[in-house]
Amino acid sequence: MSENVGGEASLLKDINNLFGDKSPDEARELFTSMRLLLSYYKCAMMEVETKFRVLNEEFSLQYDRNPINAIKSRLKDGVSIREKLLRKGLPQTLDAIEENIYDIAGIRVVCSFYKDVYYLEEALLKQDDITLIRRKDYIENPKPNGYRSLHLIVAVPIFLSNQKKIMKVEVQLRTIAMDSWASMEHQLLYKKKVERLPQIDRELYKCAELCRELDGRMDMLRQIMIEEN
Ligand code: 0O2
Repeated sequence: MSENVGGEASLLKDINNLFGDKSPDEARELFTSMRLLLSYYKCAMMEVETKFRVLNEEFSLQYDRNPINAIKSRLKDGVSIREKLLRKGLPQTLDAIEENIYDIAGIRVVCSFYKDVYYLEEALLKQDDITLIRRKDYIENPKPNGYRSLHLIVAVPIFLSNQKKIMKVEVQLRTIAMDSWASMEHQLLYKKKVERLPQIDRELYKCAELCRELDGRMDMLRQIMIEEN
């Protein structure tokens, strides 16, 4: 997930990437519609991000520590949207994007401890304006390469001056250790068209196991501190 909340130049580039050559009139129309759609996703992303910041604030007052170490948000860029549409055999239209691509708006919440991931999930899903669309628990069921993270697709309303829109946002919750592994694996291999060497895959898997062990130990320390105080 790269930070990218598109300016006009990057939006124009995205539109070219997504919809190919268009007449000036068509391009102008797409530009306006795409800009509007992306602004809705940006608002939804801000809504969900604020919810996590509020939870972090409340928790830090109650327990004198922050469950959230960092929050990163991004809007998916045109190239990635196009790749996903192609991969799913979908047409390159705005309707197909809105109906089928759930991670245009993405928020990654990096938690201090393993238990915080599930605490934050529960606290978010309890809110009555949030609807869970899909849940993938790659912490309980890691991917074969060792990737771990909790992925939620949620729907959240945004209130505009004269309408309410329900938008989808992808939330990835993970610990600092899971995040370090994923960031490094992303740089080294994820989606890269490089030859896969079994030795590298094995080493990365071992690193993921070490991260899992680290999370377990840190959580045990957290538990001891709670019981002792
Ligand atoms: P980027 O560059 O992070 O934005 P779907 O089509 O939505 O049903 P999808 O897209 O496979 O299925 O969803 P999934 O499995 O929930 O994972 C999508 C996101 O999780 C990815 O986004 C990554 O951010 C992250 N992810 C999943 N697997 C891996 C992995 O093996 N390594 C790393 N480093 N990250 C992973 P994007 O859009 O693919 O990429």
